[in-house]
Amino acid sequence: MSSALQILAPDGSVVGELPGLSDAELRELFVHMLQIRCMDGRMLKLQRAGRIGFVGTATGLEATLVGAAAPLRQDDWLWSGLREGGAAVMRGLPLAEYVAQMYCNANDTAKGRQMCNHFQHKGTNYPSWSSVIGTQITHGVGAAFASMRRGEDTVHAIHFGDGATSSNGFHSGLNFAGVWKVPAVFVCTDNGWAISVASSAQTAAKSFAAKAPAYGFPGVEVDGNDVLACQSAMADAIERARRGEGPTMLVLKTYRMLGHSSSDDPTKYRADEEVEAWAKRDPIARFERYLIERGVVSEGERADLETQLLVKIDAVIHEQEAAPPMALKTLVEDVYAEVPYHLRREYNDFIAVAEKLGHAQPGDGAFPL
Ligand SMILES: Cc1ncc(C[n+]2csc(CCOP(=O)(O)OP(=O)(O)O)c2C)c(N)n1
Ligand SMILES: [Mg+2]
Repeated sequence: MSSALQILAPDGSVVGELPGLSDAELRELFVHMLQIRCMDGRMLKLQRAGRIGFVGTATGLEATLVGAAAPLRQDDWLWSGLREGGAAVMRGLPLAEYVAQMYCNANDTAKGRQMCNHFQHKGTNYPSWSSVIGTQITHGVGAAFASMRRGEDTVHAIHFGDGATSSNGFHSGLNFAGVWKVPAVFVCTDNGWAISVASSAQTAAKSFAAKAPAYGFPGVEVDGNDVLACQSAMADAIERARRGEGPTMLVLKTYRMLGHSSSDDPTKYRADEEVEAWAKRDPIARFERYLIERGVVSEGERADLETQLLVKIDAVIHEQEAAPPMALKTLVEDVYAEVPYHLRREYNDFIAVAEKLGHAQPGDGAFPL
């Protein structure tokens, strides 16, 4: 960690070169970090209450999401792993669509064809994520290559975890990104664990950042609990890519405070002391201390901000909870211009069963044969 780029020490004091962000911009970063924490809390409760099926939280990782997304332009691309949904919201994914995707209801833009927590947003170039670890790396590199060939000046931020560095997608993606000098930034969030496999068991290299020079471009280690360090490193890497100088890999060193997902019990494989040590480095508390010192946030204001965010989030949850499920006939739509006869027949057999079992909703009628 000592060599990692750091601007704010864990006590909030300034130990590096501050990026030139205004007070309003700094405050906005803080609110987005709080929003991610609030959303995670609510989504976990909904999952525990059986209202939604699956949650992968970003608790403890807020600085990586917000810091890395902040310097992106609106037309840049963000290729996500499991945990960047909050960054998508920050860039313009409506909260209602985020929650609808968690419910897989009629407002889910993925039409229930993804698990919960697999967001996408066309308006901000946030492609749907594949659960298959590391595949977004090659997808993102291919898309960055296409952007370059089209003469666009957009940059592709490609996020993945420490565990994904052992995937084929990582090696083939980074290799050709270096060969083609694509306008990409690889954002490796080293959160200490890949489910139950510790980062120390994932590589014999001193840092994941050491892998980038082998592919011909720089790797930079960053304190991932320092939002300003993440912002600053990302801004530099984006500018380098936009100038046509090729990719950079950032390794944001942080810690996943909760389970891998709502299906995981991390107490089975890691020590409480490790979690407690990282709790002392909490990214929100660190940034809050700096902002209070700077006079951008007042003592105790965080609680008010959280209350306001929760009121907003809860209103969206109530609205999406009341939304109907996705119409069953969407199962056979969108592939052919017109649903072919064999799919109509299969769908009508299926709807007969759904009606018999009481699973069909008003509007889930048969296709005319
Ligand atoms: C190809 C593949 N292998 C295994 C899995 C099961 N799996 C899901 S998440 C995960 C670990 C991911 O760890 P990491 O890349 O560090 O990301 P994190 O969950 O820590 O954000 C694994 C092994 C998978 N989804 N895809
Ligand atoms: Mg990990």
